[in-house]
Amino acid sequence: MLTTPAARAQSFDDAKAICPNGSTCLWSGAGFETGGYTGRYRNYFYYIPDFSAYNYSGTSASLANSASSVVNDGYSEWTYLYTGTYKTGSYLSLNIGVGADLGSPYNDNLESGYYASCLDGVC
Ligand SMILES: [Ca+2]
Repeated sequence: MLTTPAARAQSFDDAKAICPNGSTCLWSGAGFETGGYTGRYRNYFYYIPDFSAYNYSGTSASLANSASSVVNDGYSEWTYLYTGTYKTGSYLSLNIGVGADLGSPYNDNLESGYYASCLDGVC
């Protein structure tokens, strides 16, 4: 009998390995998982101006105001995450190769994300 493991993230290294190279990945839960699955993330290679237009892959859970962990698996740029749509509100920035569980005021409160070269909306 075959079963599909839940594949809960055990570490930041696991999360970076799962996140597609060159992108920023977001998970609904802390510890780089969404409902126990590391593979259920949403990522961007450029930017997402309004998280409400997206779900976590394989789920019906909206990306808006729900992310609790993030990894920047980009090649060369900082990534910026905002509490409002279209880079409004408060923001946090993550260097390449950095990942973290989100704290206040970002946890369950992010609505847009951009790589540095896309902050002008053109990239
Ligand atoms: Ca969350």
